[in-house]
This record gives sequence, C-alpha cells and structure tokens, in this order.
Amino acid sequence: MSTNTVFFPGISKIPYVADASVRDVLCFKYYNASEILLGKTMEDWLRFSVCYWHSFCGTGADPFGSPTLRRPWNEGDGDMEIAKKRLSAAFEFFTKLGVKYYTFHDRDMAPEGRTLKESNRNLDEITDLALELQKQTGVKVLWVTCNLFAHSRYMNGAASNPDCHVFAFAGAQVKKGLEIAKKLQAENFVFWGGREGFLSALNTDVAAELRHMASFFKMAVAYKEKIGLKCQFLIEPKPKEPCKHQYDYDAMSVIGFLKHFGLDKDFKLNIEPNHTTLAGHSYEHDIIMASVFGMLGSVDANTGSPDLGWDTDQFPMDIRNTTLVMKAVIEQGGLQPGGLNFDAKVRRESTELEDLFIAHIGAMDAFARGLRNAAKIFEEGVMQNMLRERYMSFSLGIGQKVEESSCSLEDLEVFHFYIQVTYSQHLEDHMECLVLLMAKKLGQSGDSKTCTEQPILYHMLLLRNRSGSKAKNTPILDF
Ligand SMILES: [Mn+2]
Repeated sequence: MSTNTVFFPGISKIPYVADASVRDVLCFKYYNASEILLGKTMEDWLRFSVCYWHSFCGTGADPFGSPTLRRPWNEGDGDMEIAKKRLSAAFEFFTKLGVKYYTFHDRDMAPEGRTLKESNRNLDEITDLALELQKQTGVKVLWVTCNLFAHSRYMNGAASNPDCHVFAFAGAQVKKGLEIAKKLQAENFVFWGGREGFLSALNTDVAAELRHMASFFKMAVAYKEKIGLKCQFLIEPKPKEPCKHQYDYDAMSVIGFLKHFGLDKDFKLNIEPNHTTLAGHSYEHDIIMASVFGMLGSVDANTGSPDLGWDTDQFPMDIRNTTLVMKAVIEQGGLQPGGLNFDAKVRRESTELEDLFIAHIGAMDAFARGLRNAAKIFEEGVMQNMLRERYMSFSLGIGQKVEESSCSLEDLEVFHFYIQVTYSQHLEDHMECLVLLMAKKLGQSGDSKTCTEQPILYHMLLLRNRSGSKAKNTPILDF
C-alpha cells in the first residue's frame, strides 16, 4: 500500500530502557520483549494486541458530549478513503509500539454499504490492503469479530432476534467474517453477543432464543470446517449493557450454555475483566473459572473503575490485578493462540496522539510487572505448597475415595462413627497476607534490609515450619 503520510511524527520505535527517568514516558521500563522468563520470552507470554475500534475509530464522544479526539486518519473525502488512511495509521502505530497482533470488527475495518454485497466489497478491498501490510510488517491478526450490535437491524439482537430475517442477515455477515479471518490468517474469531439478551421476560421466549443462538454457533462451526479455517472460536461474556439481561452473563453462564448444547469442544472464552467486575466478581474471577475448565482462550486486557457501574474500558494499570491474571496464565502454560488484547480507550480528555502511545506503554508495563511477579510466585512454589497442603486430606484414605468418585454416604457415616477427626485450618488470610507482604513498593531500593521485608521473613519462617518447604530466597514482588 503506497502512502507516505506519517501519522505519528517525532515518535520512533518504542525502546526498552530499564533505568529510564520517570519523566521519560515513551519507553518500556519493565516490558523487555526478548527477555526469557520460565523458558519463554516476555513477548510470547504476553502476546499483546492493539484493538482497532477504540484506538483508531474512537472519537471521545460520550452520551453527554461531542467528539474530543481529532484524528488525522479519520478526516478526508469518503468513507473508503478514510478507511485506507486509518489502516495505514494503525500499522504505523503497531510497528512503532512493537506489538505483533491486532484485533478488529468487520465494520471498523471497512464501512457498511447500502447492501450486504456492497459491505462485502468494501471489506474485500480494505482487507486486501491489510494483508499487504501484514506481510510487510509481520503484524498478525489475533482475532476478528463481526459487529452484530450497532446497526438498527440488530436492536433486538442478532442470533437471538425474534425475527428470522435478522437472524439470516447476521448469519450471512458472519459467513463473510469467517472468510476474512481465513484470508488474513486470524488466530481466533470472537463472538460478543452485544444484544443477545432481553429487556422484558414478557415479550421473550427465552428457551427459543437460546436454541437459536446454539444453532447459529453450530452453523459457524460447520462453515469454519468447510472452508478449512484454522482458528480458535471464542465467546466473550458480559453481564449487562446494552441489554438488561445478557445471555452470556459471565464465564460460568457461557460454559453452562456451551456444555448444554454440546458446543464446548468448539469454543473457548475471551474474558474481559471489566465485564467480570460488572458481573459482581473480582477482577481475576472469570479468568480463573474459565482456566480451570480448560476454556480460557484469550483476554481483553482492560479495567473498569470500581466506583462506576458501567463499562469504561480503561487501560489496565493495577499491578495486583495483572499479577493474578498472569499467575493463572502461567499455571495453564500460556494463552496461545489467544493473547492480551487492549480493548481499552484513552480517556476523552487525553487528546494528544502521544497519549495513545503512553496509555498502551503503561498497560504493557503493568502486565510485564504482573508477569514478573507471577513468575516469582511460580518459581518460589511456597503458595503452591500451601495450596497442596490445604487439600492434603483428599490424597489418602476416605479423601482419596472421594477424589476417585468411589465413595458413598454410608462410607462417610462409617468414617465419622469410627475415626477421630481433627479439622484442618484454612489459610485464606495468611495467603492474602503473603501476597501483600511480598510487595515491594515502587521506588523502594532492592536493599535486603528494607522494612517491608521484615514481616516477610517472619512469614517465610512460619511457612517453612508449617509446610516443610525450603524457601530459597525471599520473593520480593513488584507492586
Ligand atoms: Mn468493555
């Protein structure tokens, strides 16, 4: 694609400078792409991705005010010319930031036409250019998704719409989306059921809508196999907004749906922590729930504000949160073919182009620090030993029978009649405390005599006595 326009003048490839000053914001201080942790590079653990919609289509408009973000790539004559400029700006950004992946909705990449055929032609033309830029830069598609929620035809949902004509349009749109995913060699394909849900139970046949959604997904699986598309299908849970009742409420609702309709072998989950907290869970909850069922496919790395009740899609900057996410990712051996996609937008007051870099760099460093912390926890093994010890009673005798599903209620009664039982203690406070106490505050020196470390040594001694584990070094985490 021939364009000589530079959209981010004065910004070159973002370097890793471990000892940079706090004033130096255009460098990574913790994310060192090629550094190896637990046998993998940081780049391979984190698999960062930039999203197209917030970062290149976002205008800063909110329900109370007009756009604040004037982007040079969103100005010009005609939607297709703008789509080309936007693509060019996006690839300049990906390569300067140093991320290997991007994500997009079909309608972010190319404008919707008057007919489906025209929309498809627009998409063909722009994705031809995207493919060329992917080849030139080595940047790849983490996932594609279809926008089945913005157009007015989808006001009552797409796959759960009470009108089969709308269902048919959505299916045709997804067919094209899957073809585009194949063309661009996307590693995943996401379904976010933006308006799959209901506002009133009085006008809704819930059972029928859920059946229709399952049929829709089965058709997508069949077409994926037919065209030989090699990618992971993902469903993204969200509890509310825009619908009052969303079918894909949270990780467990989606897992239950997939298992009920026999779709659990064909799908994994794309977990967005901002959605998890809206569902009333803590930040890491759905990451863990999906992971333990072997269904954590990818993460939309963002955050909400705990004091706001809506989906603010902010850049994640809380190191405790990123530590807990990366702990789960390490425990399942990585996220591939998924990744950490920044479904996050700069605040509407962050109007400078530079802010787009600063926000991404901050979030990448936050996850790099989370990864470094989680790797320390994993290598040290203290918490894993405590966890094993907590469930020790299931490793032999009656506990082992329960574990092996060979135990009856009669066995349990006999056990309690004849065996003296002592109840083991729970270590919840202790383990929470351990994570907290292992924190090294920002700016604190690495000196082993810091006051933070005194209680840690005390706790490590306690642990050693309790579990017999040999703590090698006191692990100092970086919060
Ligand atoms: Mn969100």
